[in-house]
Amino acid sequence: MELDTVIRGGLVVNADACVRADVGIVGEQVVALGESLPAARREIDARGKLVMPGGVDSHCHIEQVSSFGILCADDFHSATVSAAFGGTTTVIPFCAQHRGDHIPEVLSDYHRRAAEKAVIDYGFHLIVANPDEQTLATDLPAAIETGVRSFKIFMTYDRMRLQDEQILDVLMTARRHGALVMVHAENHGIISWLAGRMVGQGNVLPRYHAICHTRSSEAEAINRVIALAEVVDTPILIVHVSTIEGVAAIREARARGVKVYGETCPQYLFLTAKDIDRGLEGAMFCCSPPPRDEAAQQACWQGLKDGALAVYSSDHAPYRYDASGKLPKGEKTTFKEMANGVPGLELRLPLLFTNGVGSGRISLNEFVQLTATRHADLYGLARKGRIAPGCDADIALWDPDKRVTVDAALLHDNTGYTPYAGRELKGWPVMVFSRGECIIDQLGAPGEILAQRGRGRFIARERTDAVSPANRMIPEMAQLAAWGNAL
Ligand code: DUC
Ligand code: ZN
Ligand code: ZN
Repeated sequence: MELDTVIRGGLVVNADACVRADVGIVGEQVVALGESLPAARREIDARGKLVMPGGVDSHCHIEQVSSFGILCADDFHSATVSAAFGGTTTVIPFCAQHRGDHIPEVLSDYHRRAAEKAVIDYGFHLIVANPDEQTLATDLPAAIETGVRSFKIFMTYDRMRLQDEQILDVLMTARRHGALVMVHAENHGIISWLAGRMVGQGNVLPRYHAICHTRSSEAEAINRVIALAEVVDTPILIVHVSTIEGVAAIREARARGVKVYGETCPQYLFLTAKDIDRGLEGAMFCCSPPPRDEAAQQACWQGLKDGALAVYSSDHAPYRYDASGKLPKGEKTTFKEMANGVPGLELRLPLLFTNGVGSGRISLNEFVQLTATRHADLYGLARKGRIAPGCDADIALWDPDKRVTVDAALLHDNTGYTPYAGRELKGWPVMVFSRGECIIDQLGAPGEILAQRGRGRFIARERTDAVSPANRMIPEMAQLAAWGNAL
């Protein structure tokens, strides 16, 4: 078989092994991995480079309206271009239901916008803000049928949060139909009570955001939603874990056999609350939950090492530092009114490479596991996240020695700033393939995106073992079963 492309002589890194090998591509797929593959139409000299699966970013917000009614700064074009320049070749953003929205319309709207603009492949999660009868019985099962196999629910925010009974309803639906429930776990009462008092006293700067979102608010909500998930034996994934207590709660539940997965993000490894404490400009570092301290960063690193945290995602939530995003009321904007979120799609991988692989904290294999393979496995992307025959040729060539000083002007998203400005990074993706097509070539000089708008494809995700119940009953459910009852 004649090969279209051979990536020759690089170190091929998968989650389970590193091998010096050539990668042979025909059409959209990897077809061969081995030494001295025959000549191809296109030959890429990868000597001295790392050949890694393109990243899978399973948590990012693109062209989404927040619960405050603020639209993200990135559309499906700018966000996916930015992702690709950072070595990511698949994204799973959210379709957001707001109360009153009809889910089929929400889904078709996001599908239309993504299909017109995305340059890399994408799946969708669905944010569920109104789990009424129609949603639970009809709309969520129908979404799952189309390959939207994960929901995000919120335990905080006035306009998004679900009550415990509603969370149980969503969990039961997910269990029945095989979906993963992602949870934004923060105690609403603690946050809103403290925030009300702070604003009442005139303490409105971003630094008070970090104060109101206490460590205990995350810990309480994580423990509560784990308890809820145990009642119905349904797997859950806690997104954007930021605290020592949160990581510990997940680790402890997993040790008991509960199927709970955790996620952390760059802002919890590389920022602290001190970054928010810089007057109004702290808004550029404001996200929920907020960055904490060095001890929490260490806990997140440890969680990534020992599996308490399964994935590392960007939680890219880009809002400009102006009236369209962070400052709807200009300088009078209180921390309660500013959009929550930081950009991170493009720097997610380079930050982890420098500070994880470069410092010896994690191996190259762990890097691939945390940035690509586990996302594919948990979220049902069988052809993504690894370099192997039969998989999509989604590949990033990394120059492990390339040094970059972070500057917003180098990045391709629309936020206009980066919380990581000035950081010195070592290791950078210099060539990126998406389904066999070279979409970025910076082996020589910096280049433009080579991909056409709209070439990215929606991936209907498959059911994975991650969503199967643990078959682990709490005593009360066992008693019900013994009495011949079911939920
Ligand atoms: N949760 C997210 O996941 N992203 C941005 C804001 C939020 O609350
Ligand atoms: Zn969230
Ligand atoms: Zn998010």
